[in-house]
Amino acid sequence: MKKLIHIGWVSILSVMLVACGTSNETSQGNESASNGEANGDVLTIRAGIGLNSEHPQYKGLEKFKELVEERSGGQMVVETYHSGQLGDDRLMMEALQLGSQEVTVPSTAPVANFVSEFSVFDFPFLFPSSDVADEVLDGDVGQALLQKLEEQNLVGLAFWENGFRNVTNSKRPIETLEDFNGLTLRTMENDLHLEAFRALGANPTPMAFTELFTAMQQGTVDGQENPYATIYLEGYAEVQNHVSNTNHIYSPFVFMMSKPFFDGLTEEQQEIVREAALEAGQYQRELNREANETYLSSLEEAGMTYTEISEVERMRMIEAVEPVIDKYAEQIGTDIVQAVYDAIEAAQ
Ligand code: TK8
Repeated sequence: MKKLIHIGWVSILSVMLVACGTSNETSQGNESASNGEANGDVLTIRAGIGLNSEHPQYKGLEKFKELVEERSGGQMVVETYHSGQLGDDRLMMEALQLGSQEVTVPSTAPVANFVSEFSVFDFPFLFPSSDVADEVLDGDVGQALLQKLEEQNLVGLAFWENGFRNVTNSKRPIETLEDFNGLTLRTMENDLHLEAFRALGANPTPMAFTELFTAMQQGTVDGQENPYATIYLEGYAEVQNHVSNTNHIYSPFVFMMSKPFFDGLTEEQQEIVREAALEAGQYQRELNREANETYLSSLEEAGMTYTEISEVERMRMIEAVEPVIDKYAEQIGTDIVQAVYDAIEAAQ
């Protein structure tokens, strides 16, 4: 499939990118934003995430707040909410569609329930490094997929970083493919994740992030998978005993804004939020990479056993999930998938 010529998708891309530029150039957005919180000419941006206030994702949100309030001269103010205070990822995306919240930053996996093509970024073992991921996500392919969010009343402004996901559990070290057998693992609410962990031999359970800690504490699930920063900062070492460097998926975050709100902004205000989302994203990626470097040792200090996955076992895991990738490649569209593969090749 990787030999496929993707001329069709590239021409779709160029049309989308022109449309994107045109729609931004012509939207005057003179009417005041459809923000129920508009108070005089001060617009309130309610920005909510699922991770807690220690996580680099929240530091990124605070940077977004600083940039928007400074550059708008206080015309726009940002209220930041963490730890699922405004709900889980799906609920917050629905709130953006309805206009009762203005910003959220979910992982691509739940976004795929709104725009199915986003699942391509959750293909196991897709990105070889975060640098390559940056190139692809910030390049034409990633930008064209952000554009597709507008069909769902959402405006994708930037990709941030969740990071390489690793499996933890309370039962046993995961060293070989067989060690997945029978483990009840929580996955994000995304069919591809479910099928991939079934193919690895686990017993996957889809669950909102906001319910995860309690589920592990009560033994409803044996384990979960997230980047080290999340595992450490959300206190999973209290309820999990084993962590392995499966690095099975590189998870991007999608910084998105409510389209009704965005369309109600002036052109200058739109430029301010767009630039702030991008700059805060660069800042967040750097913080996140530093954090993920240091938190593995913190997890071991907190009592978790760390198991290294050998390249032989990693290859066996890649082979096990191959049929799932092929199935979703057909579903998403081989042009898009081929364009992502080509962009990865070009970025290496
Ligand atoms: C936080 C989630 C989290 C994700 C998950 O809202 O659900 O496991 O990795 O970061 O988006």
